[in-house]
Amino acid sequence: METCDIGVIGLAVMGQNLALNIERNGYRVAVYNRTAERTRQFLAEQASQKQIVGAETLAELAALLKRPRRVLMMVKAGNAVDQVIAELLPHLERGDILIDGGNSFYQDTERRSKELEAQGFLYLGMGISGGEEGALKGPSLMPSGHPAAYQALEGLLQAIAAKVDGEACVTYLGRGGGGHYVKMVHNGIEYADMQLIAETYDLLHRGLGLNAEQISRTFAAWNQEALNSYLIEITAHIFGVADPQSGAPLVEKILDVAEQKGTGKWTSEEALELGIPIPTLQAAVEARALSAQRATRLEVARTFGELSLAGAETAPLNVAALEQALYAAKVCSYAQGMSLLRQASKVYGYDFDLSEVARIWRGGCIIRARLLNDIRRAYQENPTLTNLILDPSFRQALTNAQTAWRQTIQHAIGKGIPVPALSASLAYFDSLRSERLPANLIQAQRDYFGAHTYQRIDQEGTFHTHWQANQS
Ligand code: 2AM
Repeated sequence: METCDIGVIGLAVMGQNLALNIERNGYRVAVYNRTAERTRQFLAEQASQKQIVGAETLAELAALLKRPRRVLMMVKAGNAVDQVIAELLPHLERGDILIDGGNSFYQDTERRSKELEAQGFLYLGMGISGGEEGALKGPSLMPSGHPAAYQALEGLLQAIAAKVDGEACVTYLGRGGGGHYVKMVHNGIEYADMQLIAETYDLLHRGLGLNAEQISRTFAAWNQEALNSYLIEITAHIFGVADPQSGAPLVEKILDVAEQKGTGKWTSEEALELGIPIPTLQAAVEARALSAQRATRLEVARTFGELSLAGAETAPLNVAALEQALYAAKVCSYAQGMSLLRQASKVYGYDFDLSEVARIWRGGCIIRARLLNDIRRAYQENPTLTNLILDPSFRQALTNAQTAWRQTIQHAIGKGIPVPALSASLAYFDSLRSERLPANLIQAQRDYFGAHTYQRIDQEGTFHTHWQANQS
């Protein structure tokens, strides 16, 4: 009976495709789903003729597995994971390995790994990116948890992960919830990438008057250069797809209300918690929230009507400038995500190697991009880099792009086209570049009304002023 190398619990598409990926790489897989009908259907269809065995109960699943058992949970994040663990534990023994491959919140993973390790089980939390296709053909894998569990699974994970230049997109991301943390930040960066590309589309369309076919060709051309990435590639493709009903570009028929599942919001909340600025990622989350207020937008649009923009247009725009603006804004957005990881690494003791994080994001996942090769190199050359934009080659790239970037945003403002993420990135860059920010006034105001005290630029110590008494 004990013939299977791993068990997979949860046969929604991600679970099914991972099971197929693992089997294709030479492992025998046992599968289980709460609703047994789904297991039967999977075995009869996608998994027929494969080294995949079904179990109708968790007891059966446990009995099918070689010891120590290895069980990958692919169930809905949240309570379902706790329920599955509780139901499964009576059938496991000390030393067995449990892996959560869902999109769990990292604090849940921290809690579960502590609880399970205390009972003698080995726990791994593993972020998985790449969507359905990635799960089947090779995802980016972000595991963390018990080091012995990682060692026991390393071969399997390397086999099923995406490969870039012969390297598997998987690395050990420390103890506890580090893997799910990295996945959370990956999703925050993904939000920002998508928003930046969407704003760029708006500028190509409303700013420069390009049609869908021209936009498709523009993104396809950009995909040959520094912006080369999965999201730019699929964007070029999307603009080439016609609506079967009307023949018009399908994307133009889609309701402009963006949904979110929460991982982008988690990144925002976490950054606020740690006090790390990620304005581009925040703008992307808020842009989705704004898009969802469609009824209000329609009312405001009706109320204001067309505004006269005479005299407001200050900068001409061209496609090449837009390409540079998108690139520069993207660099700043990745810099923000990396800064958040750097701080979390310190605060939570994850000890992330940021060059490794960049390396495993180069393939399989949604944010895979040529840029990540350069980010990897930057952190290899200087693992303690305070901020990505300080790397000499990124410094040069931003210096080269900044005029085009400013022109782009000036044009957008002049035309009344919202570019919250492109401009948040520029404000981030300009803020970091500012030797002196106006925060001195904020400190004065805080001291004025709340006696919060301040420090001086020319003397050591803490100061408080009776501002009203000192009025001249
Ligand atoms: P189901 O097919 O029985 O609904 C994604 O929703 C996957 O998580 C599905 O395989 C689903 O099983 C599983 N899932 C969701 N909640 C669960 C729970 N409380 N216990 C076990 N599996 C669950």
